[in-house]
Amino acid sequence: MDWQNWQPRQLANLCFIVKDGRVLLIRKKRGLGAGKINGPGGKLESGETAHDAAVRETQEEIGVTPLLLEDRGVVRFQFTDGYSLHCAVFVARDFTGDMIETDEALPMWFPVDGVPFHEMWEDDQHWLPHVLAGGSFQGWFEFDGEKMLSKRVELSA
Ligand code: 6U4
Repeated sequence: MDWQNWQPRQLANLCFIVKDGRVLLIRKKRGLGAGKINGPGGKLESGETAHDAAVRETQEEIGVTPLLLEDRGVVRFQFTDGYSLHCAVFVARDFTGDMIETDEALPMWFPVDGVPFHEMWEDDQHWLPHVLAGGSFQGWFEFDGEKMLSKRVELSA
């Protein structure tokens, strides 16, 4: 895989709200990874920053507005069918608004040391614990559908 000349087909984001020792995740109901547990997030609209899209997608998916987003890195996904995704990862320490279930997602709190990795994308276990512990990272993953074929992760403080 030639990551040096890699160009993502799609820009997206993930937003992990972390408060009082818990992380707010979703059961995703449709789109890529439907049925899996993940952070809220989605694709950027034209002209939108990753930050603004993370706030908007979280509002659309579960009704709450994340506050004070911290930029924690980028995860890159290359799928064997040609699809590719550049995904900015944010942590928010607080939020406003009332949490709701929508037709896109069911919100769920988990203890930061009890994240259900067996129900998540296979790459998450390689970077999300570090992010939830306050760190940053860069990640590069190849997938064939839902199967991870290769991984590279660089963790930083
Ligand atoms: P919109 O913009 O509402 O269409 P959504 O339908 O959620 O967004 P979609 O289905 O293309 O977009 O999925 C993009 C989302 O999937 C991003 O938030 C990142 C997430 N995602 C995709 N592959 C992932 C992977 N291997 N590991 C991971 N998240 C992944 O943690």
